[in-house]
Amino acid sequence: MTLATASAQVSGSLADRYDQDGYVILENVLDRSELDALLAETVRICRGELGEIDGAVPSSPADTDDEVIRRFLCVHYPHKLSDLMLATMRHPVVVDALTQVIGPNVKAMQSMLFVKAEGKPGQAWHQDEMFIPTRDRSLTAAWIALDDATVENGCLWVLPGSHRPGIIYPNREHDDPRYDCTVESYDFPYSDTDAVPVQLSAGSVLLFNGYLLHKSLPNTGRHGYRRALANHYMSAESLLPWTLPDEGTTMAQADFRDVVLVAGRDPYAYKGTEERRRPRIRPDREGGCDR
Ligand SMILES: O=C(O)CCC(=O)C(=O)O
Repeated sequence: MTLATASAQVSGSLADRYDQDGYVILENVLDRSELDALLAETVRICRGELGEIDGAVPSSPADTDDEVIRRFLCVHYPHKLSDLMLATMRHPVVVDALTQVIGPNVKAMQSMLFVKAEGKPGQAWHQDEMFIPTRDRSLTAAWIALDDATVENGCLWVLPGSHRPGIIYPNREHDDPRYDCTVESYDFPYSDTDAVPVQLSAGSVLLFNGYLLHKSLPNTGRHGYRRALANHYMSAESLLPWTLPDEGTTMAQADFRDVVLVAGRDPYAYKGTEERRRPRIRPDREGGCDR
């Protein structure tokens, strides 16, 4: 199934379109068997069979798969639980596209597995570089649709070209029930009428820039999920000051090393890698936003 996106992208190379719009769609990257394997792995992850997830409500063996997975809005860092999720982070078609928009040396630092059953909220306007600050503005997301992502079930919306000024807009807490508890960006020179929904068929991938303003709306479908795996990447040449500097180091040296090299070489391999994050759930609004 091919779902048309409302976006009219300029023609040109993948890298040209990415530079112009801040995003590019890779059609039909994963086939049905790859998708089925990832959906089955999602069940195992949500059942806790592959390891503990901070904040998750334990399921009982008597719970059906549906009962188990629909409790989750999103699991952060599934690649730390699952070899399949880790292998998907290295998907050759995605990595090839990443090297075209980032450069030959690419590392990953985050994965997020969205389940988002009907009724679950979206995420307000934001820029990923606000949360994951690279030094060289190379942050790139690969958002893999595991189900058809539609306006009804809460696909992503983007503000094309909003990455180009290279500005991180201010953010604030909000009480909008359409969105989860994550802060929202505001005071940017675009309105909702500039926004474009990115409808994707299952197996297609949206690659987007860390400065691109994007959001998602709730899953308003009557039944079903909007499952997606979002992986984040950047240039391996850039330090990643995602954590406070450790004792004895300065902000200029801060470098998050809980990373996975997916292409080329890591000039900082001499530092080794270290575990800084563990799998956890993303809170939705059901328990209120803990502030
Ligand atoms: O999938 C969603 O609903 C939100 C994902 C998102 O905003 C992101 O990956 O940065």
